Amino acid sequence: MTQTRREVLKTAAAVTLTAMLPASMARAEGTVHEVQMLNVHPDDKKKRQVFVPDIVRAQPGDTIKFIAADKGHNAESNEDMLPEGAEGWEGPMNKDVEVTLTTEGAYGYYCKPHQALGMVGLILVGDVSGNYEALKEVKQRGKAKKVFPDIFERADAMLAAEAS
Ligand SMILES: [Cu+2]
Repeated sequence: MTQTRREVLKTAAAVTLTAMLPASMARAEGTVHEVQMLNVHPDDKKKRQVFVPDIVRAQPGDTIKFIAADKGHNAESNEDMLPEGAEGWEGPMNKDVEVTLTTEGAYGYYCKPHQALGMVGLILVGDVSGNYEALKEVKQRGKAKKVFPDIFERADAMLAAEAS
């Protein structure tokens, strides 16, 4: 028995739909952004105790996966640097942790043992206009006072590029 052309097309369409299903389900759950927790920056050996990348551009519902590539680090939200109504997090030491962010706005975070050494990062979720500028005024500890202005300079450029 031979298939008609119509039957062949129907079969092909069914296969295509099945193949596409996992991808569309993954999209519904949001994108996963990986951030490595490292002792030394891979592109600049002078930068020690770093999150790479230290800026993540995300959308509501996206997940940030902090990866314990090196030991001795964690990632936790700076409670002075959260969007209004957003929940913070406190990741365990030496372990990967996933955080799903649903509230729009800018989030600052740090590694507890290395906050004063400048191990800090920024996550921008969706529309950040509600708190982004205010985060620049938050008082920082130790070397984070020098690191955050550099992060904000690059984040400014990123947001300006989106707006143009
Ligand atoms: Cu650290």
